[in-house]
Amino acid sequence: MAILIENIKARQIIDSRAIPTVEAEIILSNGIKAFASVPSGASVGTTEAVELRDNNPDYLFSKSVLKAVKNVENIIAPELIGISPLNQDLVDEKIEKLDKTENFSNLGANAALAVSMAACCSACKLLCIELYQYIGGINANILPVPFINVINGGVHSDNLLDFQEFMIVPIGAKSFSEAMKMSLEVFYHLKNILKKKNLSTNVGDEGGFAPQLNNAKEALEILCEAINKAGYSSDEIKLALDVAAGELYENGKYNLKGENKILSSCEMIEYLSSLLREFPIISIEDGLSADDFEYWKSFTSDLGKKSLLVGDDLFTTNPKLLTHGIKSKVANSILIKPNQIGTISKTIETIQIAKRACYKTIISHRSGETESTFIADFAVGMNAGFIKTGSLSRAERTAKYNRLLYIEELLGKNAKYGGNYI
Ligand code: 2PG
Ligand code: MG
Repeated sequence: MAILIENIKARQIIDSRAIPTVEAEIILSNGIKAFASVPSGASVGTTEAVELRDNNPDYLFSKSVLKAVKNVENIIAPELIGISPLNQDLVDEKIEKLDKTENFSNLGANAALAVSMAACCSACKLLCIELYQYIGGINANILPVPFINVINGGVHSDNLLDFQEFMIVPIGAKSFSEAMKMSLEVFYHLKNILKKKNLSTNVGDEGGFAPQLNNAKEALEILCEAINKAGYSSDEIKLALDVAAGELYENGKYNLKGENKILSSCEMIEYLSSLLREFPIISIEDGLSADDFEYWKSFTSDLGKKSLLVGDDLFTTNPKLLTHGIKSKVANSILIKPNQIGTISKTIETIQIAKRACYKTIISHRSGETESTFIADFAVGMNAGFIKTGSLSRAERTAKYNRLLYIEELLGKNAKYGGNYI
C-alpha cells in the first residue's frame, strides 16, 4: 500500500538570534515523522520571497510567525494530505498554487519552505536512506569546499567593519575533514592574534570574531597572519569576502561609514580590485548592490576572470533573475539560499540553470539559523561544490560542518572533496 502524507503540523520555534521561526512536521501514514525548520536573513535582498511575520507590536517585538504556522496547518496541510511525499514537484506546485503569488506574499515563504523541506526529509526517511542520497542518488559524492566566515562585520556585528563577511577557504585540503582541521588551526591562531592585540574575541551572528578593526584591509591582513602562523600557504587557504554592498548603497554611492569613504561605482570596483591584487582572495560576493546592475556588467568583465563574483542579493536564488543575469553577463557564481525562493523544487531549478551556464553554486545558510542540517545534505546531494555556513563556533553553524564530516565518513572511498573539482 502506498505511504502518503497523513498530517502536517507546524509550530513557532526560536532561531539563533532569539527570533521566532517556523518548524513544520510531516506525519506519514506509516507513522514516520519528519521535521524541518527555516532560517532568516538580516541583510535581505529586495527580490527575496516574503518572510511572513505577524507584525504585532505587543507580542515578541512584532517578530512572531503565528500566521505562517496557521497557514501551514489550515491552508497547506489540507491540500497535501493524501499525496505521496516522494512527489516533491507536486508538493511544491500545490503550495505555489495555493499562494497565488510568485513571492509567497500570501502564505509566507517561511510557511512554504518549512513544508517543502519537511516533505523531502519525510521521503528519505520513508526510503530509509540519507537525505543527501535522496536528493542526489548515487551521483551525490562531492563534499563542498567551505567558505568559513571567521570575521563578522556589517549588519551581523556591532563593530565598524563595513564588509559583512571575511572568510577562509581551505582549497588545498585533500578531504573535507582535512579542510576542517586546517580551518580550526587558523581559527585558534586568529583568536590568539586578536587577544594579543587586545581586540575582542566575542563572536558575531555567524560565529566569527567581531573585533573593532578599522577597515577591510586590516581584517584581511590579520587573516593572512593567522593562516601563516598555522603553517599554511596562500595556495592552500584562500580568502573570500561577502561585501553585502546593498547595505552600503545610498543614493547611487557606496557609503563605507567605518572606513569613512564614499565611493562611486567605478571607485568601488577599483577598491575591490586593489584588494584582489593585494590578498589571496578567490571570491567576492555582492561586491556591488543589486540596484547597480549596469556596473555589475563592467565589474564582471574587469574581475570575472580573476575571482568568483557571487550574486546573493543580486539573484536571490530566483531562476528568472539568474537567467537574466547570465544573459547580461553579470557575475559568474550564485549563492543559493532556499528561503529566498520558497521551495526546494525552485531552488533545484535555479541550481540547474547555474550549472548549465557554468556558474559556480554555493549553498548558503542565513545569519539567523536553526540547528537544522538540511543544507549540508543539500550541498552534497546537488554536488554544489561549495557551502557557506558560518564560522567554527556556535552550534547552529557547527551542526552543518559536523553533518558533513559524518557524510564524508558514510561515503568512504567515494567521497570527493570539492576543492579538486573547481
Ligand atoms: C549573506 C547571508 C548569510 P543574511 O548575506 O550571505 O551569510 O546573510 O542571512 O543576513 O542575508
Ligand atoms: Mg550575502
